[in-house]
Amino acid sequence: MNTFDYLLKVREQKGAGFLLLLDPDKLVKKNLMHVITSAQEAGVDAFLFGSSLMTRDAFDESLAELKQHSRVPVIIFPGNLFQISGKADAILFLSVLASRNTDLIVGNHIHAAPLIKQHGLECISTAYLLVESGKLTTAHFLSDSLPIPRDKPEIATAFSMAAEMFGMKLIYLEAGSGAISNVPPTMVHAVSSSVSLPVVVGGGIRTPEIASELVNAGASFVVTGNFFEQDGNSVKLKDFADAVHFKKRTPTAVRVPQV
Ligand code: 1GP
Repeated sequence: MNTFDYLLKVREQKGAGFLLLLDPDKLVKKNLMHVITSAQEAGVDAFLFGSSLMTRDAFDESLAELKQHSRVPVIIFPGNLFQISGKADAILFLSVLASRNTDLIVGNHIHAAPLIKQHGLECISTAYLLVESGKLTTAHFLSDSLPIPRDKPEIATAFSMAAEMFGMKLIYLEAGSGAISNVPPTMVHAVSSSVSLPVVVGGGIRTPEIASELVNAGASFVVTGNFFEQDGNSVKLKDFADAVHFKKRTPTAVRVPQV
């Protein structure tokens, strides 16, 4: 089964999938095994691997290590052309549809395509839509994209419909790593009810309650990164996974009425 089909199966069986974003810059080797083990035990469905801005030359090395020990798919979430490798299971082939820089809509892709093909890397065509989130994040700054206003779900919906018509496979609603505010559930709902593509939501998600709210609004996949880079937070991985996997939640005990 390829990675995209695996993701669809996760969604079908668990309601939605929980993806953990690992930043190549921040994965010091001694910590990597701990992250991989605790994430898998907690029920993370796949790892995303990549960064908007990479400042260390450790991409390939960390990716190889991650892939070697991971039981779940490792998907490259590339911030630039330096983040392509045959060591992953798949790559999100991102088009920043709302960018003012045509290279990010379709441009860099012509340099990436032959390498992806050569590596035999599964390619998941993804519309990457940046949403206003309270501050200028690195992703917003580097993508030359005007953020979609939070109170304009119809703009996100129109872009998503165009992506579907282009034959893309995923919609990624992105608030940006470390965002003050996550993508509004009303926008997630508007997009997911207007297209049949799975909707991925990421950026600024710091509690299982918010993850659950986004899934209830129609997100098929929830991504977190920053929160789990902070010491001590990995104990909460399972709470996030349980919040996202709504089909697997234990039903609350039925209360027997007192007579
Ligand atoms: C992935 O950028 C997000 O879409 C990750 O955001 O680091 O804020 O969780 P955080």
